[in-house]
Amino acid sequence: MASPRVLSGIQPTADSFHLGNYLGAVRQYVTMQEGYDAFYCVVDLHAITVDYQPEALRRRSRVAAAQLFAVGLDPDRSTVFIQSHVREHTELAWVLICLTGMGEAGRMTQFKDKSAKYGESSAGVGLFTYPILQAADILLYQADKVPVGADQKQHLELTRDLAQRFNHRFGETFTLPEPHIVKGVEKITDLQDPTAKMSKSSSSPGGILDLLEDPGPLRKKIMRAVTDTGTEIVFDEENKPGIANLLRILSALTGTPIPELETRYAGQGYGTFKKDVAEAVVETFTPIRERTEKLLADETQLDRMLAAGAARARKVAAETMEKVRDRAGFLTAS
Ligand code: AQP
Repeated sequence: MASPRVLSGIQPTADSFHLGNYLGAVRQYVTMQEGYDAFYCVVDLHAITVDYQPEALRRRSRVAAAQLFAVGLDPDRSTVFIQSHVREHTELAWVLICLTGMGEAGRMTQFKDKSAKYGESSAGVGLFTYPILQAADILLYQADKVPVGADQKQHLELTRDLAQRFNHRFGETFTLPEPHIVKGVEKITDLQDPTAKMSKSSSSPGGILDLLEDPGPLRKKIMRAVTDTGTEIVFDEENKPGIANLLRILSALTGTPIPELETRYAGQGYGTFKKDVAEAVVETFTPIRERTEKLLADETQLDRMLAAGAARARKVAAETMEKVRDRAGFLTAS
């Protein structure tokens, strides 16, 4: 029997992924290479839904791909590619856009948050249709599982609704995907504002831990992370969100359960605890940064790996799109 399929995408919207991207999503990409037919893409078409510079997009797309290989994606086991290299993403997105209600798209909270930031009238239509393009990314590959952080749950629900709607109207075509959200790391928060999501576009420099950052600044940011009054290291999301976030991070990076960490740091104060969090982050990030730098030093080879990934992705995408065209009533081009 064929292995179930996994697909996920990540935006090249910054010069580095951050700890939230890593723990919430990218680390799962690596473990899911085992037992799944894995497809992972750098979603450059999503990245142009907000202001961007073409040169920065080109650079960030390569940096994003290099980081995916550097965290441990094996090009022989995983299909890693750039979204815009497979034209079927935009073609399917259009078909799905035509099946989506305005009210339905308008309910997406990520659109509401991001458009509030840009101002409702200057937010682009692309930003509005972002979740529908995301649905196309997933459905094109008939994905069973989608590893994502908690912020993407609503988009996955829309994807399932659109798949069901298409299947119902035009005949069984799409697999219904399930989100794969890992408890404990589904929302890593900002170090300076521990109730908000750590985010490439909205975190302040002091609030975000970049995968490609040097050890010095990483340590400094963790030592300066906003903590709460008191001295106790206990997991109390409501009253101690800063400490709770650091506990979640240390637990995820070391594999030590949170209650065990609470016992270990009982009576020790914030300083020692933060130092250990910093060491765990630096130890995890350093080899990834070094491998990313190596991969970026040979762009020709990196581009070759991405071209091979795109060729494999295109095969699957073309098969799905052929079915979609036929079922949706398009004439075959002769
Ligand atoms: N703070 C987070 N905690 C857990 N998971 C997170 N993800 C993002 N932030 C956190 C997950 O990372 C994957 C890739 O994210 P994306 O590039 O698609 O963009 P995003 O979700 O919109 O993340 P950002 O950092 O806030 O990017 P920008 O600012 O560009 O929009 C997703 O699976 C996401 O859930």
